[in-house]
This record gives sequence, structure tokens and C-alpha cells, in this order.
Amino acid sequence: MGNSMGSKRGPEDREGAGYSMHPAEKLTLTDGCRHYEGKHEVPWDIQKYFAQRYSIFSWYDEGVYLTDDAWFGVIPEPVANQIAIDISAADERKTILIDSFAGAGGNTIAFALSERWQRVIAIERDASTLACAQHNAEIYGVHPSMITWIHGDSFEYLDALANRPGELHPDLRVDMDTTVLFSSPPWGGPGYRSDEVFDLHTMQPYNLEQLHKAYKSMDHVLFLPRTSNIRQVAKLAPAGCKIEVVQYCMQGASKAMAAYVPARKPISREGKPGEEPHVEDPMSADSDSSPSIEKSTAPTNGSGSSKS
Ligand code: MGP
Repeated sequence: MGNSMGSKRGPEDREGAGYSMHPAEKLTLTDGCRHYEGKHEVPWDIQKYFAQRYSIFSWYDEGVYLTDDAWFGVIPEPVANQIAIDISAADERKTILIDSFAGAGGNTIAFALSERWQRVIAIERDASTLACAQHNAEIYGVHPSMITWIHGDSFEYLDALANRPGELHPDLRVDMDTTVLFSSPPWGGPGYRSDEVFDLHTMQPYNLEQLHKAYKSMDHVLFLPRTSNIRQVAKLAPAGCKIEVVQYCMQGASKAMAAYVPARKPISREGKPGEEPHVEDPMSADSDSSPSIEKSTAPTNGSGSSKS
């Protein structure tokens, strides 16, 4: 079981010394962490989100904190809960969930409260945002042992996990075969809404290619703009596998989509059956041969999910 968020381990501690990454200590809320109480306090560009605060965090009034930047990407609680339910359907050998962009903690909290996972590893690069997430998890009553927080870059963590696990603190070394990764990356702001079809090659600061490269050896879920180019997503499917794409809706309108992407198995020298002989560059031409997307439908009234 991982380090608790209430512990005070840090790089200066003997146990953490020598590792490139270690579980984060409990960070202190900073001036960048805010709990707005009235609209008059709220910067104009986040007033829309503040108006939706109770659908974003139903316990907002209990003292939920966010940074101003975190408001743009935080997922409404009913959607986070539905994603947690949908990810729970993963193969039962999967016991660890990595949340690679924890933000203010909305998804991490939903995963931790789902009781599906032995442990959730939640990564956040910004100290103030991480402090908010840790604080919010406490507000929601998440048991401290459920979440191992990492203050750092999720790409560096995944690279070390795959290639140099000895560099990581033992609590951060997980078996990638028994892990599912959830990624809700920044999309470069709300500008995606002006595109009829959002080009995932141009997503900032991380495009689909960068995300895919980092995640492909694990089962993973990409949380993406609702108008994302589905053909680009389809090209991520390993040979013989399908990707399920779910539109997450509230009041009948999609908020965003999630792509459930199976891991690519390593190529064996013998090219054994069931293993992939050739990995096509998923970012190659968008001309579409045979997109491997699962198609089905579900009601979209209220909050819920709709597969496309
Ligand atoms: P939105 O872009 O504000 O559209 O966010 P909304 O709420 O439909 O507004 P409208 O004016 O178009 O009606 C939609 C959802 O996308 C939010 O609830 C967030 O969950 C998610 N979201 C938005 N952004 C900009 C990001 C982002 O950068 N990253 C991630 N991961 N999610 C985001």
C-alpha cells in the first residue's frame, strides 16, 4: 500500500533519498488555492464555471479549493463518477489506477471512492493544484492510504516506470500489466469549441502522438474534447483490438468524450500469434482504412454516457 497523503515524506528524508521520484508529502494550500464564496470575487473568465460549482463539486461549500487554472479542466462530479464506474469494468487483474493529470482532484476522488482499486496514483505538476487536490480528497473523506500523490511530471514518471523503475521510490513501482491509466490532459483552453472537428494532432501542450507514445503499453483512457477527430483516435487501436469511445453527457449534451484504449503488447521476435507483428504509426495520414471503434448507443438524457 502506498504512502498516505498525510505523511511527511520528502526527498530530504532518508527513505526518499536517492530516488528521482517519491510520494508527495502533504502540501500546504498556497495563495493560488482559492475557495471563492461569491461571484464578485471570481475572475471573469471562470465565472461560468463558478456558476456550475455544485455540479463540479457537490461538496463545494464544505471548503473545496481550486486554482484559477484548474476550473477550466475540472470534470463535473456526475461525469467523474460515471467514468469511475465505467473504468471499474476493467479486467479484475487490474488493481492500480494512475491518474496522470490529477488537477484539483475530481477524478482522483471518484476513483478512490469507487473502492475498485487497491490504490490510486495521482500525479500533478503544479504544487498549488496538488495542494488543492489533496485538500479536496480529505474533504470528500477519501482514506489517506488510497491515494499516492506524486508532485511531478507524469511523462517523466511513466518513462522511469517503463525503463528505469529502480529510480522510483518503491511505492511508485507498479506492474504496468495490472495498471490502468486515466489521462485528462489540458486541451489548450476552451478554444477547442470553435472547431467543428477538433484536430488532436494540434492539441496543446501535448498532442495525441505524445500521449499515445507515453501510454501505449498500458490499458488507458483518454479524456478528450467532445468534437475530437474520431478517426485519429481509431488509429490508436492495437491490431485486432477495438477502442470504445464514450460521450459523457449532462442534460443531454456532451461534455467530453473518453476513449478506452487497450494496451499494445510487445512484439515478440518469433511473431507469436496474438502479438503484434507491425505497429502502424497511428499519426500517419488520416485517410481512413478501417477504424477500430466500437459502436453502440445509450440514452443521453440527464448525466450519463453514450457510446459512439
Ligand atoms: P467547456 O469547454 O467549458 O464546455 O467544458 P461546456 O461546459 O460544455 O460549455 P459550453 O459553453 O460549450 O456549453 C466542457 C467539459 O470539458 C468541462 O466540464 C471539462 O470537464 C472539460 N474540459 C474543458 N477543458 C477546456 C478541458 C481541458 O483543457 N482539459 C480537460 N481534461 N478537460 C477539459
